[in-house]
Amino acid sequence: MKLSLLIILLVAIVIGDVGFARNQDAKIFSILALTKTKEERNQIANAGIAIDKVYSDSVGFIGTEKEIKQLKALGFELKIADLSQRKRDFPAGDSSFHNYKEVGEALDAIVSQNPEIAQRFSIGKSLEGRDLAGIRISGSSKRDSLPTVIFMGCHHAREHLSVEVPLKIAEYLAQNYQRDARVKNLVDTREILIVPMVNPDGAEYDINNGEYKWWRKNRRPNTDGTFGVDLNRNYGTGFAGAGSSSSPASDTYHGPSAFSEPETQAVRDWVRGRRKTTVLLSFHTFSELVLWPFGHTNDQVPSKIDQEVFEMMGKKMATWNKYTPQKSSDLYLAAGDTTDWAYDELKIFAFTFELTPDSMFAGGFYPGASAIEPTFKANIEPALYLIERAENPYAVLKNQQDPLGLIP
Ligand code: 0X9
Ligand code: ZN
Repeated sequence: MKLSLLIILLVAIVIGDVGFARNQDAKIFSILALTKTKEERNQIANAGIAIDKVYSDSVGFIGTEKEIKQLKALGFELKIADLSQRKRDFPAGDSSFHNYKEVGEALDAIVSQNPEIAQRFSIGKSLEGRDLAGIRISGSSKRDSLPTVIFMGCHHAREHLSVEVPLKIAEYLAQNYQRDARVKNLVDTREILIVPMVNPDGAEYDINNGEYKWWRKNRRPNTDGTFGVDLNRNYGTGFAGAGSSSSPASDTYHGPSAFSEPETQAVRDWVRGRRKTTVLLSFHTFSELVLWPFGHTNDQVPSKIDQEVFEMMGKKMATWNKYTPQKSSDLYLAAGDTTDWAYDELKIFAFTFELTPDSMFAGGFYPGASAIEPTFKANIEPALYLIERAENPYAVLKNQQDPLGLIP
């Protein structure tokens, strides 16, 4: 794909409309680094850069002068657009997105309208003391005994659409319980647990003063005066490995130790306790991808059968949302993410979806409120499929490979 600087600047003006104050005052740029190979992509990820989009001839990311200098020193050719002057507000311009308070209100509304199948829960508190709120949807009062599905959103602050989709899934299940026999059957025979905003401190910071700040991490004050740990580099599997940074200023800073952050500790302890969980989906944006473990290594997961289940489920879901299905490490190596840990420690079939849009040039992290409904619609069938498959993910293989019923 050939992209001239002019196009980048034009698109930045169209989609940009953003105001930055990352690490308080640094100017923010939309940067394309020309790359041809996965090795080059990994080199960039290993430089502590959070790659937002992989193109055939380049990778896109958001950075400051620091990252520009760093990549120039490594010999990469860059195309750069200054986004610092753009402004866009939230919630005024994008008022249908939910901020932290509105997420709580939306969960309360679902519960009050559907008390027989919906309850609120909390998995803990964020670093700044916000509630890490969840909603349980189930027709059964039995806890931790039915096949359990977990949906999470917003590990990354600026990925606001990743809050909306799990919230809408909760609303859809609640609203269709009485009207749709398939939904009723699923809700009656599963526990569906949804935590739409894992990183509320970061999400609130990103929209503070009505200006998007392209913030990714949580709001941990680091010892060197910078802020934030990348929660999707802070889980235990492969911690501090490839594609994560030991530099606190980096967007992919993994933190001082595995699970150093209250948000990842809360997810870890809560998921560990949900012993019937078989499938998990962590929503991110953007790029339109269906990803599965491992992402911290090019190695396949140790079980060939599990690898096939991941591939079959991932590819099946991609037939509905039309996203690109792939093993996470084929994108770029990144250690310490939610799904590698959930599979590695708990053998949960854990997926990452990178939601709409497919590129920085179609809105990137800020695609506008008009993206919410179509993105939800594209992903409701994959979500229902995961809920269905939760009873026995291995059943996806049965017809193909297990005529004798040997697969558990
Ligand atoms: O880098 C991430 O954490 C995810 N992408 S995002 O743009 N939302 O930040 C992708 C995680 C997928 N995992 C690996 N590639 N390991
Ligand atoms: Zn993300």
